Amino acid sequence: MSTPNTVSSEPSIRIAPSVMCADLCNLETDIRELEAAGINMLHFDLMDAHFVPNMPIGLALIQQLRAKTDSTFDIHLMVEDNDFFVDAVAEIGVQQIAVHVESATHLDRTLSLIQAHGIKAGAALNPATPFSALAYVLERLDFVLVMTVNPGFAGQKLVPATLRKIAEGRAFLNERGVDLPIEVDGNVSFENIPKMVSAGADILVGGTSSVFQKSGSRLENIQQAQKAIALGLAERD
Ligand code: S6P
Ligand code: MG
Repeated sequence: MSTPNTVSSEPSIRIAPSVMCADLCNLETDIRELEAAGINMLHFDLMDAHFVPNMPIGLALIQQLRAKTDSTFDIHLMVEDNDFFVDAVAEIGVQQIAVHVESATHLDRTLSLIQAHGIKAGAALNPATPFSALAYVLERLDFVLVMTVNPGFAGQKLVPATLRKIAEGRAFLNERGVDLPIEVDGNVSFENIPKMVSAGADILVGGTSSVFQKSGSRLENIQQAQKAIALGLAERD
């Protein structure tokens, strides 16, 4: 029997467009265009105007979109009442949820709640929060979301120390024998993607500085992001 050779050793990096940066008046059209370009994961920023001073999208929008697409729904909670929103988005049907360690009063319990719904659980870290904050919840995690800007708004500049943090975070996980995807979020631009990927990022949240950049079509932007990913992969190790 021949050995199957379909398994690639190349790490696969995913692009998750940030829905708050899409054309919210023509969202279905926008999502169809992204999916035609090969996208199968969408990032939703759920904010409550308390943990962060903004509220771009809500539960009803996520619920309506759920009926329109089978893409993976990646929920980024930026809220104070995490457990309320975990239950609400679980009811809608999503695949992964990240909760901020800075807002979670009982982080271990909230991560367990996410997993009890059969959903992947992630911890989100603000730029100033170190990976060591995750030391005692590693067993509960399915991924880590590293904020590379301060949460709340699109269109911000990268916090420079976060590039070093991705690499140091990857080393922190490796030292503990933990192989978790690292998602990066904030100014994931064509220029920053190679540095983020070479540092160890696996999921890239695409916003106004890449997927939704005005100078290109969605397809052109995704193709440009993929070229930037290839550059970053070539620099790994
Ligand atoms: C920010 C939010 C992000 C943004 C994304 C925008 O609080 O969590 O997901 O939508 O960072 O991307 P860009 O390229 O405009 O920074
Ligand atoms: Mg986000």
